[in-house]
Amino acid sequence: MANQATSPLFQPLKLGRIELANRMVMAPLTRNRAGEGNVPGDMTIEYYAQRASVGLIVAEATQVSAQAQGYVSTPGVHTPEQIAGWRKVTDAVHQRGGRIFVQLWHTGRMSHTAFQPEEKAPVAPSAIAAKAKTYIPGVGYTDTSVPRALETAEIAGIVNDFRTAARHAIEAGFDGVEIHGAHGYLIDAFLRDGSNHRTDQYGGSIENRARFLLEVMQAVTEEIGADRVGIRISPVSPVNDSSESQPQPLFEYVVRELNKIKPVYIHVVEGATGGPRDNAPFDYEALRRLYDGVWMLNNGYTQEMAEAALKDGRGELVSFGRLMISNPDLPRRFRENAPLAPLFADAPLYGGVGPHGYTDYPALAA
Ligand code: 8OZ
Repeated sequence: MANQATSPLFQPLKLGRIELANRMVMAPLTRNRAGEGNVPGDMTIEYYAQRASVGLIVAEATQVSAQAQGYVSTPGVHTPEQIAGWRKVTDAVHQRGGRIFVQLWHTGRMSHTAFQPEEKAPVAPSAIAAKAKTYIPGVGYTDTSVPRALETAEIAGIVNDFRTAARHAIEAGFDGVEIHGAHGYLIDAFLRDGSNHRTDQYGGSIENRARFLLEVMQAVTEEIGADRVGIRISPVSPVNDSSESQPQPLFEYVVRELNKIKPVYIHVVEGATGGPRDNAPFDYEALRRLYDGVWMLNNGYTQEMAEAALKDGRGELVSFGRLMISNPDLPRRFRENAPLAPLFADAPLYGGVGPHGYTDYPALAA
């Protein structure tokens, strides 16, 4: 493995208005640790501060509105308390010299009436349930609810929720936002023909199915500046019952249009999220050639894979998920070829009480 002088992982990178110390990114990771009111709590401050040595943290998926929630104890950024809670997180990361974006999501059909205001049906492009589960406290893993198809006239309001959430994220001290356009959540569900059977201007053709994503990106970049907005996509991930008959032309269209809006990065989950990287054929390099900005690679990268990808110019940044949970000082471990810690076998990835499995993964001794 390359040492610090030669490793492309340890080259700084200008990302819009900020400079990243290295090419390593902490991927957004749902941990279901928010407190009362879906406010990030004190342990969350410590958790992110411990991980501030990566070039960029992308904080976990965060609701743009109450309706956007689909899982227990995920944080929001739509109430004053949530914004104040995040401010403590961003201050702590900045004090340690780190940089932090937040991922903004609307879960769409990946929700349950139990999480919805007035226990109404979740919203989606079409009234087609995802064959997928969410976790309800006291009940356990439960099928997501049959969603209600959004009226055409309602869509602008959700675009506006993303816009407002982006402004709130900046108020909370984030360096920028990542729009969650992946994993079967609302934006991705609009993109794909498996979940979008609409007959209005938001369904049918690729151009129509991409309209919601592009309207969200237009609104959010207008609000806070394209140099503070990234987006994540997962072209062939089947996670959360996602399906699409023609992913290559769909995502080529999306990236070509994004190249006009010029978000500061595109974050691509290659293959099946957290699983095989070759589950379906897809030409990522063809996608990357359509985009002039920063490309962020993800899914199962090791240090060697990341260095090779950066060296070959397949991207400028690489994000790490599970490795960042168990190795808060991952950049140092890569630099020093130090052993990598595995995840604790006895601690949940999602939820849990107390520090175990969250803030008690040790850094190497000084
Ligand atoms: C795992 C569990 C719940 C949500 C994603 C935000 O897949 C998630 C998520 C992952 O993007």
